[in-house]
Amino acid sequence: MDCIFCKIVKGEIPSNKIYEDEHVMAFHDIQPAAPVHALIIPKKHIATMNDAGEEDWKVIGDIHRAAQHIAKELGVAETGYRLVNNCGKDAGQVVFHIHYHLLGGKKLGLTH
Ligand code: IU
Repeated sequence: MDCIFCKIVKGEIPSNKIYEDEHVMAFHDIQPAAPVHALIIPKKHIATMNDAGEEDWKVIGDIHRAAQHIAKELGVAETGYRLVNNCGKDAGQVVFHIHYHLLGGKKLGLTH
């Protein structure tokens, strides 16, 4: 499977890892859009939110649990942060493996 995030999960491509558990991984975005910009992904390849099936809602919940933990670790739990999933081209999704952006560390604008 030629998916860059699957390769990151397998360790074939290095990443600046923040968090990992059985089903979820998080790493720093290579092009941060905010002082804190983490990406949280399921280890399972799911291309977009449209492709998530009944069996995938648990890992989507696990991602939110990881986000709560990571926000604390990265010091933005109190100041605030945004958790964003881009689904499809109009949202600007460029990597087709579900990921949630955790953004914080500054006052965020409405769109980014
Ligand atoms: P998007 O929601 O698909 O637009 O976000 C993809 C993000 O993945 C974007 O912020 C990239 O900077 C980031 N990214 C990365 O962190 N490491 C990579 O190897 C690649 C993209 I390709």
